[in-house]
Amino acid sequence: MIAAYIGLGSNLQEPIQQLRSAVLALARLPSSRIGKISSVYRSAAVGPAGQPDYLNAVLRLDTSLAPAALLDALQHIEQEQGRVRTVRWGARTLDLDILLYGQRQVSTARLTIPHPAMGQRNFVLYPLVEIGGANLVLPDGSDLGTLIARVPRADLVRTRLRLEQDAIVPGDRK
Ligand code: A4P
Ligand code: MG
Repeated sequence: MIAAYIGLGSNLQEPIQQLRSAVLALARLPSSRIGKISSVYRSAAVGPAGQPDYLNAVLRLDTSLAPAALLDALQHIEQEQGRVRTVRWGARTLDLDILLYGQRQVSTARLTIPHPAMGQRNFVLYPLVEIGGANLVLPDGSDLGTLIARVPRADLVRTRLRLEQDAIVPGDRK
């Protein structure tokens, strides 16, 4: 099993429900098991103005799916939840990104791991540190604590909303 970290984001159509549905769908993926799940964070949208605020979270997924198969599975979940790709960085019901896949670096036409924008994004780094810890090392040898020191928390709010739910059997959690 590889420890993958998945970023979840939504700013349309009941974002908290979108994130909770996504967790249920991720829990059903073959050869995969959900580990820690971060708190839910709220922030203004990065990108075109006039969008609703985002809710974001990060979870650890221990998986035997290969990176491309994992991306297929994430895109299937996005489509099931009504994601329509239009404007880059535009509003969306659900965005699922592979942030890290163990210590692997992937660079193909469809997939770049680590996710290229993660080092600049407070809504990725703060939830990732919450569950992975500041000592988590990236494939290039940098650690999360160093990365996050360069990225202000700014308007990012850690909410009291949680994504864990009854459908994930407690014994399944690590
Ligand atoms: N792709 C390549 N690498 C990856 C990866 N590691 N994980 C490819 C997932 N996908 C990856 O993504 C476009 C293509 O990226 C995919 O088809 C896949 O083959 P997309 O999600 O369809 O496109 P996008 O999201 O419109 O563009 P982009 O650049 O991926 O945007 P981001 O980086 O996902 O940002 N503001 C706040 N506050 N919170 C947010 O969550 N999110 C975005 C979207 C903008 N502003 C935000 C937030
Ligand atoms: Mg994306």
